[in-house]
Amino acid sequence: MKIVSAEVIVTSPGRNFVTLRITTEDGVVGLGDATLNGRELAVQSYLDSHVVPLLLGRDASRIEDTWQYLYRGAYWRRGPVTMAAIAAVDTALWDIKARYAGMPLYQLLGGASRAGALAYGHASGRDVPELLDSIRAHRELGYRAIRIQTGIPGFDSVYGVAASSAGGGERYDYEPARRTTGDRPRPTVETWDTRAYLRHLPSVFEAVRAEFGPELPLLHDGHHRMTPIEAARLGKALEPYDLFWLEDATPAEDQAALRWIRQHTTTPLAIGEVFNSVYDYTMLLSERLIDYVRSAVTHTGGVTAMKKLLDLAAVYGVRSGMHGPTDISPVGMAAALHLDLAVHNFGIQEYMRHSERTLEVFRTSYRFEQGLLHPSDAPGLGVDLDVEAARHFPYEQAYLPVNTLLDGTVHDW
Ligand code: GCO
Ligand code: MG
Repeated sequence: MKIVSAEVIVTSPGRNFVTLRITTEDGVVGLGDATLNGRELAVQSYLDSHVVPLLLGRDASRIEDTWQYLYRGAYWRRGPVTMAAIAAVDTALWDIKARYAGMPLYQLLGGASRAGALAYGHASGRDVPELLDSIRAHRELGYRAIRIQTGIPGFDSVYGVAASSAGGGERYDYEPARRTTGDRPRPTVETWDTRAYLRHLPSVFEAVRAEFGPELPLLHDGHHRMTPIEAARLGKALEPYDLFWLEDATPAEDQAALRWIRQHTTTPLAIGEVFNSVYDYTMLLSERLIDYVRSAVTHTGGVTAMKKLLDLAAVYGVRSGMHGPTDISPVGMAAALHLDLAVHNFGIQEYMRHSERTLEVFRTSYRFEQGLLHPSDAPGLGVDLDVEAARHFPYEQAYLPVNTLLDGTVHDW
């Protein structure tokens, strides 16, 4: 099962993606996602310059050993670039192993533990009526759990709110990365005021519960913007609306902040989309400070590392809620779905649909039916990359926005 080629493919069918394509001497091909939104070329370079040369001639069947070789062997550990690169190798090797076995990946991970993975979609609106329409449209699409984000009176653009309501839920979900133009490309700048947000948000949840009743699971993303005491206050204020989770209430790298929030509220907490290692979670899990793990296979070192993280979380009764915006490629999404189906402590899966153009390049076979996602039963991950089609969409620089306070101070995004 010798690796004879490993190619890094950067393509932009609607948005940028970084994919590693590994081929073995028998012609079996495996794919791994290494997309790091807004910093894609750093991962491409890490892979091309420092990883691909090490893979050629290696035995593709040695997944754990290759993971350790790339992680421990590099001496410089962790970090989003390193771990996205390792994730791509690891995922591609699992894809290859499952293709050799003639089985869908979830079978190699222990087999199915459930019928399908409950997915949540992103409803948003610049105001409450627009949000209610978006929730209705998402329910018509089949979503059984919904994240809600709204505009704040007086602010033009707010995190998680789609720019236009055209097409209701039929439109593609919120896409934060913007393509840059001109000679000196710069990210767009958004403005933010936490006090205005805190004043407004409870009334939004009240309106949504009044319209849709108590059953519908509702989620919300704070996108790292609050201080611990602000987040504690918001968690308390939202308790009557029974959230499925409040995500990224405070900047994620300050893990001790979660202690403060936890002392004050029973609103369930989710964190981790910007983490890249199990070590980011050890305190959060052992002290039971969170309820859901938000990491993605793509940013956490692959299937091997994500499985270990979820197994540790299971010890503490913490469940999965893997990151699944469009910057997780269809390859990364498929890897998540195989884990979602297999692990016992599955919670929910974020699912932002990819555009038609993306799906012309990445040929997927997973399905979304009646609110549940199903990985396919095709051998491996069940995703193929049309390399010819990918070449038609060269990389286009895009940045995530920068967030500032009203006086121009850079704030968390
Ligand atoms: C989410 C995330 C995304 C991120 C994006 C950044 O919960 O889905 O917060 O919307 O902002 O993935 O690249
Ligand atoms: Mg988030």
